[in-house]
Amino acid sequence: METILSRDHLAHFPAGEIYDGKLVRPFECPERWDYIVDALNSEGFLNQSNPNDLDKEKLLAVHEKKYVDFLKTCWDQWISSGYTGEAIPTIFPVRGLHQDRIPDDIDGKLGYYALAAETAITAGTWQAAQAAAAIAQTGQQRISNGASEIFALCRPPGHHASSNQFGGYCFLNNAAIAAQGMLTDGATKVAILDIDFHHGNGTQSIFYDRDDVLFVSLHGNPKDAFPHFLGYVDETGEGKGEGTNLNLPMNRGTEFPAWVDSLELGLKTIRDYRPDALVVSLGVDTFKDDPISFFRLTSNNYLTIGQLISGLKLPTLYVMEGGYAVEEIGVNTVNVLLGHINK
Ligand code: SP5
Ligand code: ZN
Repeated sequence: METILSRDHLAHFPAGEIYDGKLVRPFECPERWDYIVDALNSEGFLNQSNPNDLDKEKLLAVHEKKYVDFLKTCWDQWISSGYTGEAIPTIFPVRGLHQDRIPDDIDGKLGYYALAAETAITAGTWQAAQAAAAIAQTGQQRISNGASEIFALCRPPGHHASSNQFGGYCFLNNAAIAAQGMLTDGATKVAILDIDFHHGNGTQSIFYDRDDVLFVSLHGNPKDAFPHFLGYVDETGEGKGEGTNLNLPMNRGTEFPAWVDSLELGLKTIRDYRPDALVVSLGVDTFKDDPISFFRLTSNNYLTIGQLISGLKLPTLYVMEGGYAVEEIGVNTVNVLLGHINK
């Protein structure tokens, strides 16, 4: 299996995340990438390539131009406003406030385009976010040209980013850009299977009213887990998209047998949908020792997950999302890929 990757992720390394009422070192950190690459190398995944340049037109098929322009210019405006720290939103268009006015001031703009406050924008964020999107897009192009499986080692992750909001460590929705690219490049229907611990609210919202993308997500029940305000079972799609969104939330302490029951249901739904290709939002924050999550999967379980996904016999693009037990992230991620190719 070929991996698409880039060192440009290093440009995004915020010093602070709001957690526990403090600014802590972000859970989503650059060395996550190193552990994954080390595990790829030691398991013989030596076919590793850099991405092609990002196709801007395809980016704009998923994200609003105004939002992309905000990401591009946010840091400069932050600095020219006299700030010296990292750009973190502090005011949001919540209930009772205007939803549709975009302020000029950077504090107002940040809140308008944010869905959460833990994620900082820094000098290199836009460069890294673009590189991650290019990685997913290059993986997509390989699949569209006939590859059967590709690993897109994206960092920063993407599945919380909507067409016009960042947060949950995500800026551009890498998986959505890939799925949309598959459709543009010839697929009729694409399925996205999101197995990150957190609900992929951004991906869901991007495709919610469409029937050409099926979104299936396994995640911590949002009544107890980030992103809290989306990811419930009664969200089944709307309009043409009714019936093409499946949320499978699970409760605190969920272990592999129950998790796999949800996976089997998700896989059956994907089979019945008969997509031309599959995008997997691959997070390994379902691991038992993940510092911010509450499932109990073990390293061996990830081999089984890859095996079960490969049973769909679909061209498959794995897109890296979360996973914060940093020392185990490499083994857990590469176990999914190993399970997939060993069948
Ligand atoms: C891509 C991805 O995995 N993003 C996750 C972003 C989660 N950020 C907010 C974390 C809030 C954690 N609260 C955990 C409580 C543990 N006691
Ligand atoms: Zn996650």
